[in-house]
Amino acid sequence: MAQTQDQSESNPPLESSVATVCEGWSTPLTLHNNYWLRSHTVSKFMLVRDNFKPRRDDIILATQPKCGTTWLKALAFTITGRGRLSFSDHPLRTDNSHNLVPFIGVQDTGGDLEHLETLPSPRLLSTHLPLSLLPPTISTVGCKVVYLCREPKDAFVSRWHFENKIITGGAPPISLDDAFGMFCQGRSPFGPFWDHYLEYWKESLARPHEVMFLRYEEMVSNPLKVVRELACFLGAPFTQEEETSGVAQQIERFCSFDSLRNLDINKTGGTDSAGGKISLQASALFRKGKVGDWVNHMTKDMGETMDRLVDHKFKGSGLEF
Ligand code: PAP
Repeated sequence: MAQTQDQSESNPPLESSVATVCEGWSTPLTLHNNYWLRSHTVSKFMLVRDNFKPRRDDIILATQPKCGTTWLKALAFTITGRGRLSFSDHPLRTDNSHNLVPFIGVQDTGGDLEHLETLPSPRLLSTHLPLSLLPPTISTVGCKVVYLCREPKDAFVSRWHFENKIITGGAPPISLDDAFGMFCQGRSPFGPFWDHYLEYWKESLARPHEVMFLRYEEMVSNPLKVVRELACFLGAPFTQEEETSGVAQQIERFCSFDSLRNLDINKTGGTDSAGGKISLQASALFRKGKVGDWVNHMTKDMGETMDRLVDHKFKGSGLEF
């Protein structure tokens, strides 16, 4: 059973501050402080900024949806839990990483704000929220943030497939063209993706010891390197003894796409229902796991349009794709 923050639990749509609504994805989106959130989640996420209390030793995994959240959660959970959790009966064998690393403010993943208060430190938490919708103390309390982004064309294709997998109630599939139009206008869950990337990118430049900025592509091309860097960043570098016994390699292999996808829990994990709004098979979180899959779905023109948009939005920031 996998519940993503992207879906979240069912809440009544916010009536008072609905400025703009976007129809077209599997559920409507509402514009809130520059970001498009699923309408039924807005009221919950509005509480996060004022009521979530970051702690100095929190680790917060922040991502744009479809950029590798499931993978990053599995890696961070396994890295920080090594020593006390064995691979043979590891929690990831019986639960999806979304349920092991709660989404801040998302009850179904154990991230209800009151519940988070009761968790012992250090907490490993996650969010799809942009930095500007999190409490400002995130930047001052000393907690660690790991941000993961992905080449936008691949992130878009992953999003499009995912939307069509989570549609329920016989709704017609979303066309690639329609999805592309909305995505390029910034109208996608937790979009505009460029502002989301840039907020964390700038924070990582300003506070590199507290904000780590990762890309899905670098994780795919050299996962072992990222595993080691992540362990160092999280304050738990591999000891010489661990290196000698291959612990980093074990973690990398255990959390690889094929390994996680082939676990029963992720192959046959049941359909979860978000108040009847959305349902999801855990297998929907493990589609292809490839870099560059966009060429199999988008036209050359679409690719060029997206590239121009990305160049324009990230110009001068130092962030390039
Ligand atoms: P979420 O936002 O709904 O949580 P998220 O996990 O961020 O989704 O992204 C899913 C993508 O990560 C999928 O990409 P694809 O559609 O291009 O295939 C999924 O396949 C990929 N993914 C999931 N787990 C792994 C993994 N262990 N290694 C590499 N890629 C992975």
